[in-house]
This record gives sequence, structure tokens and C-alpha cells, in this order.
Amino acid sequence: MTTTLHVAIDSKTKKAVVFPLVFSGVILLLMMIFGVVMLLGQGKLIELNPNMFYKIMTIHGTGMIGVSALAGSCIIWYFLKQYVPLNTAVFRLNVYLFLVGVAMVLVGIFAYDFAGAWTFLYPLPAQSGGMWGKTGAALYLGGMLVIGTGFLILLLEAARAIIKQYGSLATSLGWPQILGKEKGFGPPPTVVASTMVCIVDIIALITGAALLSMSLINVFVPSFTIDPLLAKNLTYAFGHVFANSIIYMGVIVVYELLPRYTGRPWKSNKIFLIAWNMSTLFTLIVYPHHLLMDFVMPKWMIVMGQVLSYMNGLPVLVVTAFGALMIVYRSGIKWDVASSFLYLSMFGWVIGVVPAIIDATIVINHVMHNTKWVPGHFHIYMGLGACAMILGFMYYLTRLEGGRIDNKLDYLTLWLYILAFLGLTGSFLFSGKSSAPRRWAEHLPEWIPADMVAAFFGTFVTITFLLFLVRFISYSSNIGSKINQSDDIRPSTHG
Ligand code: HEM
Ligand SMILES: [Cu+2]
Repeated sequence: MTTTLHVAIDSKTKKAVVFPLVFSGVILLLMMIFGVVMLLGQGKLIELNPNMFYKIMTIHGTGMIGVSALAGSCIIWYFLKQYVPLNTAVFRLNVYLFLVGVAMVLVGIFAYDFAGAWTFLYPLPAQSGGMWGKTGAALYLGGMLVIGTGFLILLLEAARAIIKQYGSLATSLGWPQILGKEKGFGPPPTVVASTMVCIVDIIALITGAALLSMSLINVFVPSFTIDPLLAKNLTYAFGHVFANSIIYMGVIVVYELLPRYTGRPWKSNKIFLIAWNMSTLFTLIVYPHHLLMDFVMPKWMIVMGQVLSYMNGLPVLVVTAFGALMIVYRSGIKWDVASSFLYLSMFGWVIGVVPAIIDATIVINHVMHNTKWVPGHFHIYMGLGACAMILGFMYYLTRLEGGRIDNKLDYLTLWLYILAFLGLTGSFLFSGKSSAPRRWAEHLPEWIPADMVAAFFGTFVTITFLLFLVRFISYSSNIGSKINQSDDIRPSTHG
């Protein structure tokens, strides 16, 4: 057998992902603590005044999506580097801009009281009803603009490198194979997925930058106004796509590592290519499912939002989950913590999508949309899907590149994490079913028991995550230095 678990890229690139991954891990942990604090407040277990609740909610939503995307960008960079030449300086620039942006956002929220949520829904930043001033709004919006610019530059570099290598983004999305002009398999799955992420995120980030700039002007020049419905459309065209793209960045680690663990290649066949093309288009146009309650929206957009939401991520999810099952089936794979996380992420992705599909149905959406059902679904998808991919990548890196050996505690924390996350999200869904609204600092007495249960499970999630992080950080400095590399977890019975 010729495959190896190691990824053939230079040690400079390997080293470059360490800091952003450590940083993402630390911020994820901090945001989890904030999540628990919100639940303790809603569950009346601590005294949390509403002003503080909304500040925490703003930083939790923004921070979680931001650092998951940062970790996702590490996954893209690490694996795409095998196929196209990428400039590491651009990768570093994104990390620096991210740090600057995060600092601005934190100061805007905690020193200048911005609490307008990650949606910064126009005209809220400028019209806070006295809750925060121009400085807070400007720091938050400006910080988001800096973060977005960093990601935009990073993905433009990735797109440039892909186009240089493959000729066009259509080729790297496998159009020649789909149209039957070329026989055989399309580009490697990593290239296909990266192309999709480049396309959808470059569009989303430019949309977001336009909206943030207009909002910033509006903060200082109130006579400069925009149509609020247009602004809401832009918000979700940016937010839906960017948040969704995290899982499409993360899934690259599944495409790259499961084949290495099983010794079976993951090829881009025609169905795989068609699925990625469909999800590219759908991801861009389904965002109106966030506007189903806005009766002034054109009806066709609402219908499109609903109908296509059923199919949004589905093509890629199906080919990926099915592909993962097939590649593992009777492969004689030797499981370790990293590969278990990658396998788990398929399961998290699948079960996270089910409540989302239910919610995307207009009649159900009218009842469910502003309830905790929604955080229930996306916490499954993010926590057991996207985060499991990120954790799988981290565990792989320290196992293969850092000399860490899986111990009993690693396995125990893996299982505790899964169970605790299911408990947490189960209580969110339950709250939603009992009509508890989302984004409310104060809960009625009948909603409180579920908040307490969620706070309990949330604490467990946070503790297990702390254990993962300690394991990652203690071995992270070895990554890229070619010591202690063990490559003995390939299947023993590969025929
Ligand atoms: C220990 C783990 C976590 C806990 C305890 C937690 C808790 C919470 C709570 C209580 C809310 C507010 C719900 C409400 O509207 O009443 C929330 C919202 C949210 N969470 Fe988490 N969360 C956790 C992990 C995550 C992860 C891993 C992500 C994504 C990677 C995430 C992303 C978000 C987002 C985007 C929101 C929406 C904020 C908004 O409505 O503006 N959370 N979370
Ligand atoms: Cu959406």
C-alpha cells in the first residue's frame, strides 16, 4: 500500500496553521463559557441583566461563526496546498486582520456597549434607543469589515491559484466531466469543495462589506439611509452563506483523511460533481428562508427560499455521508480519535439538517421561526458537524505531526462531548417546541427547567472541550517539525 497518513506539504504551511488553530480553540472555549452564562441567566440560576445578556449573545454569535471560519480556513489551506501553489503570506495576513477585527469587536461590545447581535440589522446600529453610541457601533461594524476583508483576500488568493492551475472555476468544479467533454474523474474533491467555497464566500463577503460600509456611513450621517428590506436581504445573503460555508470548508478534512485511514481513494465522480454544483447554486439563493415572515418580500423569492431549502445542502450532504459510509465499510479501518470525530461529523451534519428542513417549511416556520428550535438545529450542525471536523483535524495534526498518542481520556471525552452536545441541543429543541422564543434574556417560568438542563449539558460540553484543547495545545508546538511522527494507524488488513 502506498498511501500515507501524512500530507505532502512543506513544513512552513504545517506550522502556519498552528497559531490560528490554537487561537480558534481558545476563543471557542471562551464563547462556550459565554453560552453557558446565557443559559444560567435564562434559567434564573444567576442574576444576568438584559444589557449584559445581549452583549454576550452578540459576542457569542459573532465569535463562534468567526473562529469556526478561521479554523475552516486552516483546513482549506492545509489540504489545498497539495494541489495548487498558495502564498502563505496571504494566509498570515488573514490571521492578523482577524486579530485586529476581533479586538475592535470586543472593545465595541464590552467597552462601548454594542449589543445589536451578529445580524447588526439596519438601522439598529445607528438607532440603539440610547443603549450604545456611535463609537460602539462603529467599532463593531468596522471590526466585522476588517475580518471580512481578511477572508476575502484569502479566498481571492485561493481562487487565483485554482484558476491558474485548472484554467477556470468551471473546470475545477468539474464541468468538463459533467458535460461529458472529458472522460474519467474530475479534480480532487478538495479542489471541488474549495472552488465552491471561493465562489459563494467571495460573493457573500462582498455583499457583507457593502452592507457594513453603508451601515457605517449611516451611523455617522443619519441622513444617508438605505431601504431596510434591501439591508435585511443583504444581511442574510452574507450571513447565511458565510455561516454555511464553514461546513463546506470543514468537509475537506473528511475527503482527505478518511481515504488515508482506509487506503481507499475518494474520487470526484459525476454524481459528486453535480452535487457540488447544485449546492453551490442553492447555497447562494436560499437565504430568503430567513425572510419568510417579511410579507413585503416578493412571493417568488419566498417560495424559492422554501423549496430550495429542502435541497440546499442536501446534494453534498448525501454524496458525502454516503461516500463516507462506503469508504469505511469493510475497509479494516483502525479507528482513532481523529477518524472517529470525522465520522461523527457526518452524523452531526445529517441530524442537524433534519430540524432545519422542518423549519424551512413556511407553515411551520410561522410558528417555529423565532423560537429556540432554530438555535437547536444549528447548534447540532455546528457543534456535532463543523466543530467535529475541526476537532478531528486538530486531533489528526497532534497525532500525526505532534507525536501525541490517543489515550483512554481522549476517547472518554469524545463520547462525553457527543452525549453532552446532544443533551444541550435536545433541550434547545424542546424549548422551541414549548414556544420559548430565541434571543430573549428573560424567560417565563415554564421555560426555565429546559434552560437549567441546557446549562448543565452546556457546562459538560465546555469541560470536555477544555480537555481537547489542553491535549491539542500541549502537542501543537511539534507540528511541522518532523519529530515523533508515527504512521502506524493504517489498516492492517488492506487487500
Ligand atoms: C457549550 C456550547 C454552547 C452553548 C452552551 C451555547 C449556548 C447558546 C445560547 C444560550 C444561545 C442563545 C439562544 C437564544 O436565542 O436564547 C446561543 C446562540 C448562538 N450560538 Fe451557541 N452555544 C454553544 C456552542 C455554540 C457553537 C459551537 C456555535 C457555532 C460554532 C454556536 C453558535 C451560536 C450562534 C450563531 C448563536 C446565535 C446568536 C444570535 O441569536 O444572535 N454556539 N448559543
Ligand atoms: Cu439560512
